[in-house]
Amino acid sequence: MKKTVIGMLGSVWLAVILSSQALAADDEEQVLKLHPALVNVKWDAAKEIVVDLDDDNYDPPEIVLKRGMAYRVRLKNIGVKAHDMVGGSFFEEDAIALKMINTKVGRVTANHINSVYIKPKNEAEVWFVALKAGHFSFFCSIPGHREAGMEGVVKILD
Ligand SMILES: [Cu+2]
Repeated sequence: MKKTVIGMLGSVWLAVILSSQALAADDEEQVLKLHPALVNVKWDAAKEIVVDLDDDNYDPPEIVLKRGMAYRVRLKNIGVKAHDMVGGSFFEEDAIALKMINTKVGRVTANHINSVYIKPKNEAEVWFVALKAGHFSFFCSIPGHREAGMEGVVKILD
């Protein structure tokens, strides 16, 4: 009886060890089920683009990207009001393979977002690979801001 219990415990431990090794061997991409375009991307080499969110405009309002390239777009709210970046066709038409939203307090890994909201004097980075050539819109959804001119375009070149 005792032998059987010890034997069972041994099997359980073996199963635990095997499954933890399998997990360690997996790429982060597979664990997180990221878009295939994100596999083996060298994020250190990704191009950084800074977009200032001010009261009430984006600077620059036009972002030019190249299809297949990796980017870290830093959205910096330099205004005194909160702002956001809403796609627009930019987030809605699969123009990018999103890796994550990175902030000073942590990051969110997601395959799709609808908007990024940023409080005054804060910033967030959107990490992605440009997927689809074309012109894509984005804008601020805070009431009155888009009407005041807070909108822009992302141009992804082939
Ligand atoms: Cu705004």
